[in-house]
Amino acid sequence: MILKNELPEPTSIHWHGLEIPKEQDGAAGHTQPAVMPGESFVYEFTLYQTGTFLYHSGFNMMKQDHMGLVGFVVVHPKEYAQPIDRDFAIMLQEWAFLPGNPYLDLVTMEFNWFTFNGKSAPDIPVLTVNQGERVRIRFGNMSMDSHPIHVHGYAWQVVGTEGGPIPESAQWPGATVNVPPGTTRDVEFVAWNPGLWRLHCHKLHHIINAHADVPMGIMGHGGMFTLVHVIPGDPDAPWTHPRQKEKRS
Ligand SMILES: [Cu+2]
Repeated sequence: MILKNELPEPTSIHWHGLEIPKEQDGAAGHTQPAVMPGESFVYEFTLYQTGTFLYHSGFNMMKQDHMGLVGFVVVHPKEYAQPIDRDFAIMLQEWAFLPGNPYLDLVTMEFNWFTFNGKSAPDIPVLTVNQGERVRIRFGNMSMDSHPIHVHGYAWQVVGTEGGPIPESAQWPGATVNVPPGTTRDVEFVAWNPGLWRLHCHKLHHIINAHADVPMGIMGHGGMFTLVHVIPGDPDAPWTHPRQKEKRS
């Protein structure tokens, strides 16, 4: 991985969850020295882990991380025990645009703008899947608050963190997964239930950007809010829960 610093100030990359030599981890100059403007650094390491990891700037973090220098590192295993049909990754971020300040405020904790992958509703793409597909959603949180992400119509399994996959016996079911700052959470479910289902942060301030007085439309709130669209295989089939089918057979 080559980091070419085109910023007017030093930077580096700090990795979450990856077990690598300290020379390859940029953490505010304590390990790898910062990469100066115009310079490059080649990060080189062998990964034995799989899962959903994060990276962010390790230098002047209040500014660089809060302006968006963050991302995912997804390491796939050679083979998944249960193959995934749809694999989504959603970065949770929050921003402060305060009255009287035309610029992003980088030091306040008064966040008033909340995004999935840098976009807020109604501009967040809908997650479209076909009925019966196995879906994974990877959430990463590079903000200063936790975000309890809630889905409608489903109970999912939490199958991974920024430390890698959770052993099957320790996975837990839920319809809301709390994603604390600096972590990732992977959830999986089989999309058996057709329809348009909401997927949103359950801190209600986080689905009403700038506390705007927006009418509650299906995507009208702003903030961390989108939909999972499960396209029915047979639109005329009666609604059936998979467990009801199991009972009948
Ligand atoms: Cu939130």
